[in-house]
Amino acid sequence: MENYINNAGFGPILEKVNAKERLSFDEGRQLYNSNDILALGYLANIVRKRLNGDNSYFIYNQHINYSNICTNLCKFCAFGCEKDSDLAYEMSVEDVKQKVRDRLDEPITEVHMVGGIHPDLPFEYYLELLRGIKEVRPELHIQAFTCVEIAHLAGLADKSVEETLKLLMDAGLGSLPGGGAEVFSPRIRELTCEKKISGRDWLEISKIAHKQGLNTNATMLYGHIETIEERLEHLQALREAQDETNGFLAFIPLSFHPKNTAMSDLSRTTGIDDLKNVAVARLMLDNFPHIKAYWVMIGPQMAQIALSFGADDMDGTVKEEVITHMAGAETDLAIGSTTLIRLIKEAGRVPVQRDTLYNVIEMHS
Ligand code: V47
Repeated sequence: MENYINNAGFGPILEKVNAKERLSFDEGRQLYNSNDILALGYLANIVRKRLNGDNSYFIYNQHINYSNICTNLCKFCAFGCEKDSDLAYEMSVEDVKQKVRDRLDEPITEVHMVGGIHPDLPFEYYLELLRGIKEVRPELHIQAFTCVEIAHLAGLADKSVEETLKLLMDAGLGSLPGGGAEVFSPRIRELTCEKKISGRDWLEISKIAHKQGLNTNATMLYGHIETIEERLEHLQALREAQDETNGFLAFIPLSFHPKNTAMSDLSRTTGIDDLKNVAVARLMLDNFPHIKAYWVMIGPQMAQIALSFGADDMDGTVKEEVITHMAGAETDLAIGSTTLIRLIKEAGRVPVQRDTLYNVIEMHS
């Protein structure tokens, strides 16, 4: 295989990967520009194996999207809408508690809860959401509110991000999901999500969270109008932030789904680009412990293959996804743990049920 890698022009990168040396921006560009997916996979697999052995993680989780009403109205998003839209909805705290109650007989360990930037729900509503979930199921880990929502909540509370996070943590917040990062490039934000907080602010809020002991995730929405260089700048900015605080748990590449969005003239990403984003992320983000292959966006089969291209996590049961399905995802709304375990085993990995912070709950060896 080493001959193959050398012939593909990746000899110097292989040497660096074996020596645990950090790859440069230009090397990242070389990786992205190659369509030799087997060579990329081989390289990324070295890092995956070094960091995670043969473990491939999954979690029993439940997604709750408390409201789709949003003032940002990003062009790539089919979920957010204005308050007077026919599609608009808003859950009461009781509705959210009921969603959690409905699944009390399932071994769920995490609620993943995000929503739009709502124009008039008060700060107290968000605290009550957290308290309400904990009341119904105290042992659940609540991974909620992207950095974009945190900035909004700090505005509502009229407090600093630190103080806002402290109040949310006291009410039950356990960690932040990785959404809202999109692509940090100001050009992309201007063209696709001009009202959203800047990439710099997103990173700043993540770092503040880390310093307060909250772990967070990071995403990148790829496959629309971003360039390879903008993807690499995004990955480099995440790598630098992680060097500072070491609070990111996982990176999740998100494949753009165009349907029902203001960018619906664009096509879905291809399998090669999906695998490339997993592999390049694994190679560039040498300080991120985990790379997720999010089956909802790339499909369970592609997520299974991604386990040989740098990913070590398939996210989880999800129950039930809304954001990507509004944008035309054809995957199921949820997946059973038996299916996840089978997908992982057939990929030659050891399925490991984890909690949000990657503590092992059960090894299915
Ligand atoms: O923030 C919006 C993106 C994110 C579209 O942290 C779109 O573990 C594709 O962040 N096509 C929500 N993507 C999903 C998310 C996530 C998912 C799974 C795990 C984790 C984690 C985080 O989806 C949004 C936005 O960046 N998004 N519209 C679209 N049309």
